[in-house]
Amino acid sequence: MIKKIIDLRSDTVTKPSPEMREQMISAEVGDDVFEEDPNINLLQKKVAGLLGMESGLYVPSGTMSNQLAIKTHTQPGQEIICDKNCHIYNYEGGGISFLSGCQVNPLIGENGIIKVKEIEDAIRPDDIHAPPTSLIALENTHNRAGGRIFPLEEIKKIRILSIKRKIPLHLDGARLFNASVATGIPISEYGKYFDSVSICFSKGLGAPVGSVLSGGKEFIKKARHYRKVFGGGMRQAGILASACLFALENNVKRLKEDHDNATLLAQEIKDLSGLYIDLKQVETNILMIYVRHSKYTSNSLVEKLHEEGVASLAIDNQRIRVVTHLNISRDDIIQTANIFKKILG
Ligand code: TLP
Repeated sequence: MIKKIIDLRSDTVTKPSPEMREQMISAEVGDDVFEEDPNINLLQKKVAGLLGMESGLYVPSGTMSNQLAIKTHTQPGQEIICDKNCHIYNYEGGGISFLSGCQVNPLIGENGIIKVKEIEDAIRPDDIHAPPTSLIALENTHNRAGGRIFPLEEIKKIRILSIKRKIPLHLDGARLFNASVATGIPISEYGKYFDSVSICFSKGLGAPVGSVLSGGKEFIKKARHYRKVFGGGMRQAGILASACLFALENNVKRLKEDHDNATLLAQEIKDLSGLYIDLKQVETNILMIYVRHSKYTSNSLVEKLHEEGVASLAIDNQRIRVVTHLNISRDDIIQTANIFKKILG
């Protein structure tokens, strides 16, 4: 018998439900390069509308969405301010330099949070020696910081600075719905403070493919051109967008279950010897577990967990990441906790 693996490596591993597939099968489609796909047009309108923005653009991935935003906001030789641990800097294959010819001024944030004062200090002077600062990018929730929520009060201060210095502000909101469900702050409130926002549907929301980049009309027009240049102009992709529309209707509120499951697992295993978890840091669906064991490193513990039926990821030499999602039940979490106890108890 094949052993069932409880897959906690990422919320990207979710599989479309039978109901989602039903909606996809019957989706009406058109050629999206001609802007004629009804489901894509509807999704773009809905997401931009939720954020209070003028336009949206459906793209294949969160990476493309962020990189299109960067390309559209900047010119080669310019500089981007972001947190040192953010996704655009660590996990997008060097796209910032490769695709936009920009360099990064990475700030050492606290749990992914960079403060307005540090950002202000990092903005380059108007001097021929300096690369012009052309974009500030934030991430909410913050992946490498363990699903941390970027405080709205700090975002508001950063927005005032971005307007004053005429530097656009981009949000990698791959998991913005997680932040919204956890805080009760509507997506529209977050949307007020950014020039562009990227939201993913193939993470906790459970759709198989796609992200939407939102912003002003002219910004999205330009981004649409770059999407074609990047090879992201899709044709009858409404079959995929319809899954995102299904996710918007059905999979947002339930994100709370994922947050509860992450907290439950943290509570169950936090006292095991050789592990360190700060419960206060578990705000959404990502749990970072520090491994300080005499027998296991993060890598060897990941291997051992896999042998016992739990898939997780070693993020670095000290930390394991587990991510809860819509294909993980409370029972799976109890079973995972028991496996940790069996290995380390
Ligand atoms: N994150 C993935 C990996 O790339 C690390 C994961 O398993 O968490 N922004 C954020 C904050 C993300 O976490 C991700 C994906 C993306 C952008 C990129 O999305 P995709 O994978 O659709 O390109």
